[in-house]
Amino acid sequence: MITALLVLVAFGSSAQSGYDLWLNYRPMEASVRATQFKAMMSHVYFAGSSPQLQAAREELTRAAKGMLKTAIVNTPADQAQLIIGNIDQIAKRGDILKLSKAERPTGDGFIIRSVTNKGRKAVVVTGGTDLGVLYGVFAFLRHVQTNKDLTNLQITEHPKMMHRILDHWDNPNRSVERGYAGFSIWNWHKLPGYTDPRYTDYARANASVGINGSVLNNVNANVIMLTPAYLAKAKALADVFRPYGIKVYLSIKFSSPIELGKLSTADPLDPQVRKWWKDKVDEIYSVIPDFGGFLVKANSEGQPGPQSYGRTHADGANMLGEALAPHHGIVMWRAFVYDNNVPDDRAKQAYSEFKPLDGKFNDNVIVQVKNGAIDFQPREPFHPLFGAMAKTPLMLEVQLTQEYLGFSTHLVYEAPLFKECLDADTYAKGKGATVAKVLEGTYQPGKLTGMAGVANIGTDLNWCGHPFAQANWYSFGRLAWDPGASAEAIADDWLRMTFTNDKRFIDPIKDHMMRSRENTVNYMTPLGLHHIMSADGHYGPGPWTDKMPRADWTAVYYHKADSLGIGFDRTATGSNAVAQYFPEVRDHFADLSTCPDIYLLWFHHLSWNYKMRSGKTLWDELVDHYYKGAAAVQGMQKVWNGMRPYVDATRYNEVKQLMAVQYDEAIRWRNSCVLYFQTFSKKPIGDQYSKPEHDLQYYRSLHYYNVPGLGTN
Ligand code: BDP
Repeated sequence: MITALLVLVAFGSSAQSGYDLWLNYRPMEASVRATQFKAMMSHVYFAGSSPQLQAAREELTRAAKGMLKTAIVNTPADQAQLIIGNIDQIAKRGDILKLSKAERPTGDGFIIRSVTNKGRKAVVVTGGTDLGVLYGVFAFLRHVQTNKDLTNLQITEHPKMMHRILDHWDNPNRSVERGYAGFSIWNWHKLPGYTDPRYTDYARANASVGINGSVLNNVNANVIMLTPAYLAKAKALADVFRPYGIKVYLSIKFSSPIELGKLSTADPLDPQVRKWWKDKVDEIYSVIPDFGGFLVKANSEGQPGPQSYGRTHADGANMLGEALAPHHGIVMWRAFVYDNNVPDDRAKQAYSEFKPLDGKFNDNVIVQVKNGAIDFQPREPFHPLFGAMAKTPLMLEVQLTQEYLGFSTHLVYEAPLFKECLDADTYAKGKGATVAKVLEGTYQPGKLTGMAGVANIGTDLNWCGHPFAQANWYSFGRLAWDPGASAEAIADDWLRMTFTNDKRFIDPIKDHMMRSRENTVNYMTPLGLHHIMSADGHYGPGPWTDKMPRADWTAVYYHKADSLGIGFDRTATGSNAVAQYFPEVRDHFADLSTCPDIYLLWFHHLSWNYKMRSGKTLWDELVDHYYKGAAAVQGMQKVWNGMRPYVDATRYNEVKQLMAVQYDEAIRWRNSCVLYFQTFSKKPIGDQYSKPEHDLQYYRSLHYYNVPGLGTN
């Protein structure tokens, strides 16, 4: 009780808007660790003064001020207790840290080691590059923030992927496509003259989790991004990001040579078009010498592309690759494609278009593939392309912004979703060829590797709209750095850094975070259902959606419910999309005796009476999942209500309110879906469940006006 009161007092005095994210350097309580940390911060030696080391110094200064209420004190090397520099700088002082050649950090990797320096205990933070040092300093601070032992540090880390990139779907008018946290943080109007301090905080947060690239604008790109005026704005951002190791990239519109260059074609094999891109790229590099490259959405959802000229994706990507290659830029070419003709099964299209192009892309092109073959659904089996491109590097694209997961209103920790894809076995090289291994370049050594996350960041004070949505940004960075990391360990770190080290908070809340995605799948799209969100913005339920400009935008196209049953038959008797997987995976999904329940209706159309593993009928099981999902939100609310002693009032109340909305929404999802599917199954909702308050007509009549995220460019 007394502790609780003290904690309340401590939080009461420090306003917590959430703006600090996980770099929330709260005062440390008196402890051995605090004493050790203080000794280190009072004897710091920097072996260099590059912009990256300068950024590291500023971060340490911030941390010392917040956690210890002191400044850091610079000390000569022989008295230092915290020694910071790149490996060459440290090696020059051979007596401090002895490393064999194999032990030395390389590239942007780092080492944190406890050593003895002239008889005194010290810690060395060193990296293969100055950026590696900065990453090491952030990792060291994380160690302190999460209350880990500081006595015998032996940490070595190297990023497993080269390109760890946030994709902003931000438009020049500051609307954000699928953005649920306010406007775009890029204030294009005031750039380049005015650079908002937020840009630096954005860069710090990214660098702290190893993110090293930022695509500034929407994949549905506006050509003005390539005009001199906007390149100057992008340059201003690049200048702010550079010390933090973040390169800027731009999404481009394939028809730019026509719209900006006034050419009559954008045919990638046309010499004038090629010259236009080469000149444009040269111009970009004259403004931003370390520009990262292009992200391209082509021939998808109405965007122009090479196919408009009878050319292939490879022709288009390679033209851009050729222009970027002399400057070491890269092309991220998206495989999220579907054309104007509605296919029998949209899930098959990316594979059908890209598989024949395997091996045809230039070395500086990487194909960016969404985690699943439809579109960032609450749950999808992994995209078959991950096992299919033996000669083409692939980059994973996940969506941090919760377009299909309840926007910034629902608490959904997405790391388990990312992990489900990363850990999936493609069988491309026999058992154990996981998506993560494919992405890390295990089977194509030396080629490009990477992972992209569609950003969930906006002008909201807490950046992401929901205090817990920050965890999706955080975990994305950590998993792009190391796809082998566990979602639970990442949640643990994030909670400690963001809120408190108190186990009475960490344990129950981590548990709920870990279950949150499954809960949402249960009340939205259980058992492999997908794409049944309301058509206007994808927020609430819309299983009845049947009239849209294209059939594959409707819900009925995907769930195929009828009097006999429900589900999309993607086996040989249906669209046979399952054949796009390696035989082991194909058979696993195609065979009802092995297909996991979580993917059942993704691959199979089954009768309402189908006997599930649980012994229930499919109908009863479906109903049960919907009820379980909604009830779990209530369970989460109850636990949160007991957390006030450990959380500041602001964030406590924010989460409490959002959870109440989430619960209402979960009930609405549950009732809408159960009542709608009941019109086909004609079966009762079991007596053990509370009956929906209203009839189906009522739920169908509800309409969300002005849902956010429908930004226009
Ligand atoms: C869909 C979004 C749409 C995006 C598209 C994409 O609804 O706004 O433009 O993905 O990834 O999920 O290109």
